Amino acid sequence: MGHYKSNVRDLEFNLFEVLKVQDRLGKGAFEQADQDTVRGVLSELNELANGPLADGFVTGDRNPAQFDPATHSVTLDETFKKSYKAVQDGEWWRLGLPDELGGYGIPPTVNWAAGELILGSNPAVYMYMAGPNFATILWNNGTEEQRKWAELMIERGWGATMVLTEPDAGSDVGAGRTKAVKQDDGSWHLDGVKRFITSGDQDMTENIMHLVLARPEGPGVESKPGTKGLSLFLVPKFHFDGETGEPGERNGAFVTNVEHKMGLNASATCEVTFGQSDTPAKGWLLGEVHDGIAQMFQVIEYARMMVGTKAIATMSTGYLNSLEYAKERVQGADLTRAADKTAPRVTITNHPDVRRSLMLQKAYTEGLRAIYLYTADFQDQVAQGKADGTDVELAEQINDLLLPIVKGVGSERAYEMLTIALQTLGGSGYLQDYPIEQYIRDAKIDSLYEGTTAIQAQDFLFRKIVRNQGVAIGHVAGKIQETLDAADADDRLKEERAALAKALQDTQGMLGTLFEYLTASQEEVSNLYKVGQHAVSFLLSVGDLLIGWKLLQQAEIAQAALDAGASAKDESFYQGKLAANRFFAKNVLPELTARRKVIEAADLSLMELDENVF
Ligand code: ST9
Ligand code: FAD
Repeated sequence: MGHYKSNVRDLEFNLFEVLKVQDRLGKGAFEQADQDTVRGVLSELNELANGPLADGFVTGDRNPAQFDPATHSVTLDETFKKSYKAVQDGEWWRLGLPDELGGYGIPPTVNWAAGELILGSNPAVYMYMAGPNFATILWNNGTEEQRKWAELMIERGWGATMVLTEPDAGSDVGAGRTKAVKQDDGSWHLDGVKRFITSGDQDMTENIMHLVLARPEGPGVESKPGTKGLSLFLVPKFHFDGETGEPGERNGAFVTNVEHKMGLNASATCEVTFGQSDTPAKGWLLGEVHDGIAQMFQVIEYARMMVGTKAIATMSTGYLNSLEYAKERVQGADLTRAADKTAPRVTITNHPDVRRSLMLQKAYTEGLRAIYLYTADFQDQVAQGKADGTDVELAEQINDLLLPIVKGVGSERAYEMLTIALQTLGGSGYLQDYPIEQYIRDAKIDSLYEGTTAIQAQDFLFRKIVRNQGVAIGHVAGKIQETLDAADADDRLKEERAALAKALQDTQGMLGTLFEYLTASQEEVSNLYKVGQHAVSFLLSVGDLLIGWKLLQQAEIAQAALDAGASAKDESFYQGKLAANRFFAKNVLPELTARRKVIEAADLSLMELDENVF
């Protein structure tokens, strides 16, 4: 048996019983797909994810990406490469492509559900699958010539990277110094050192297209500081024939180091040096316009959704592995008979603390799965609206609002729940005989790359709420209120509904207080520090509120299914939905009241401390 434990039942529950994805298939943007196609995609990918895809998960970790400084090249573990090939050969990357680039017309909800299976089974494989997806950025923003390159990237299965970070420019991308100097032939020569570049090199594809942010220089180029002064350049590893894609001379973008990391060892994290040798690093300006940060954010938005889904996928398999262990591990007597030394020994699922740990993991896993799919639901609406010519502005705004929740809350809670999963296995969890220690190492990166949690929290508050003038968050809060006020609400869930109502009140109270600090900062700017101190707590609190809401909605659906007479197999599944909702409402949502009080009591004492006090 491989390490991966998927939950296709819950994916199908979300897609077909909660979101009713079947109603949007067979027409408009999703004309090519029907319910059988979707079930077929999940079932085939599930088989792959539990088989060849998972095979390279452990070996890729134990045999990290190897760097040869003499040739500036990276080689990967052979079994890992077979896992990658299995997904490549199945052309699963087509799921995320638009029709005109050979996509299957599958809704984003289904694409992300399918993505969970790959990301949970072998996340590093997904990282290397960026080529076709990044080609859509060329397709959507490029010149006619660059759109042809997009087609070549897909046809020839090239790799791709997103290249922002430099030693002195991490969260602060606008501090980047890599420059691009305009050449007479219309190309640019890049010069600088980028670090931490995922998939900067590998030995699986004939070419790699680097999407690089750099600061342009040259006649007629306006120089601007910060992110707004960055442009996006296409820098191939090998020059290529523009018609056939046949690779030619080596371009001057060389990997000059590969990092030794805590986890995700199969995914090569590279220093890439542009120029600074005899071979110039030639690049081409995307779309021939200087709009780099906005163009790169098209990639980043996709990647933030991917990172959140990766974290949630790993949390899910971590939970299911710990559950399996707990059901078999016999240790100690039932607490009520602890004094009786002759009492029968029980499986650890009988101990209240283990039950608490398992139900907490279940609630966060299923709640956050519901949230990433709820977010993808708005991506479906955007795709449908664009095809039908209807207004997609609100759907786009809500998707934007939810991305930092998927990424920031998903990654933080996944790491926390994975440590609880490990604890459930006792000392065995610490061993490499079980996958959880690797899950923890592989998932820690999710709260760091694609913008740390602090950055997600600021994005959420300042850009997605304040700058949006509360439109998107107001819409979501209104939907939660609708659930609370529903005339046909099930009385059996009234305690959970009351807990959710209080959580909504507490979260709105937090936001009100943060707004007061923001207003006060116009008079006394230091009030902004109060917001900065509590932004992460607010992000996590809204995450908990949304999880509580989604679990309640799922419980309502489950209760109705049970009332209608569910099959014996489904009965436990639906009972599990009721239990997760009850547990979260009673054990987690009340914490928001305390967090609200902490935010209301914010002061500046922390910021007034001398650094030496720490
Ligand atoms: C990284 C990569 O970490 C990690 C791994 C990647 C692996 C990729 C693999 C992908 C795989 C794909 C596979 C597909 C397979 C499919 C298979 C299917 C089955 N939203 O606030 P301002 C823009 S990469 C949108 O003033 P500052 C906007 O244009 C490194 N746009 O920012 C804005 O202008 P305006 C990641 C946004 O103070 C402009 O930026 N690094 C957003 O100048 C300026 O905005 C990071 O993420 C947004 N949310 O700069 C850096 N925000 O306002 C983190 C900004 O006029 N740091 N823009 O609209 C930050 O995000 C900073 O906040 C900052 C600040 C850099 C934006
Ligand atoms: P810093 O920005 O130095 O942050 C350090 C700490 O300070 C963090 O806790 C952060 O939250 C906090 N902090 C910083 N600024 C603020 C602020 N304004 N407000 C509040 N807190 C703040 N980059 C790419 O371009 N392409 C890639 O493919 C890529 N892949 C990566 C793969 C791995 C394995 C790793 C480790 C990194 C990768 N990165 C990549 C870089 C990644 O996106 C950055 O590491 C990340 O954005 C954080 O930057 P930093 O490491 O410089 O941390």
